[in-house]
Amino acid sequence: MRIDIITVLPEILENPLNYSILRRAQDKGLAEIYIHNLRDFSEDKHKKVDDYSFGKGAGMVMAIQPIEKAINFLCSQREYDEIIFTTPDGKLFDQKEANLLSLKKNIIILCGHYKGIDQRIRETLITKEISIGDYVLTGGELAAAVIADSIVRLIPGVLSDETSALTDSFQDHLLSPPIYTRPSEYKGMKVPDVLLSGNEKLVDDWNHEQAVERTKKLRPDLYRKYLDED
Ligand code: 6GU
Repeated sequence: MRIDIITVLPEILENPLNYSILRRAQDKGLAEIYIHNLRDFSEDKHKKVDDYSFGKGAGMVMAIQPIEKAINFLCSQREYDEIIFTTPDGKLFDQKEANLLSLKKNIIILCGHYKGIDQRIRETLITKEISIGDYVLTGGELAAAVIADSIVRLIPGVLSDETSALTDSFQDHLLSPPIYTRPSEYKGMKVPDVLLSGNEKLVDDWNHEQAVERTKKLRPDLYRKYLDED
């Protein structure tokens, strides 16, 4: 899978996408992530990437010209399945969307900045608008990193069996059960006996029961989805 990210702040994105599982996915050739500086596509003599907004309301808008040029350039090289725009007024991102996007071959993520982009670009060039939560970020870069991370780890072969995405929280609308490591007793608190029993069936049943209980208590909204899908 190939992800092209277009941003006015490439520096923010280089680090978060280059470590751990994301690094390994790229080293193994399972994912390619390219970061493009929007400024490189500006035909303005000062390489401007913003412009004034029409109508009332202060604040700059991302200029149309560099966005159009960047997207057209990428689309002339290969076909893209989605051209995503990160924006706080986009559709809320969730595991279901991550699963869908992980099946795509090529996607573009345009990081929103300033007051956003021209409505006509949204209506013509963008195929999907995504927000990562109900709070405001300075720009779409961190959102793009979140989206890319959640997608890449789902690509077959990226995770080993033990860390398989199938056991992730949210994949079945359940939070993870509590986990424990050594020592078996810490500050007087013991690891539940069942986990030391070596009985795989009992351990699986306990984990499931704990996952259900934690979800019911901590995320009643998710618990309803879990009941609906069962
Ligand atoms: Cl995608 N962008 C910005 N600027 N803020 C956000 C967001 C995106 N998602 C949640 N907050």
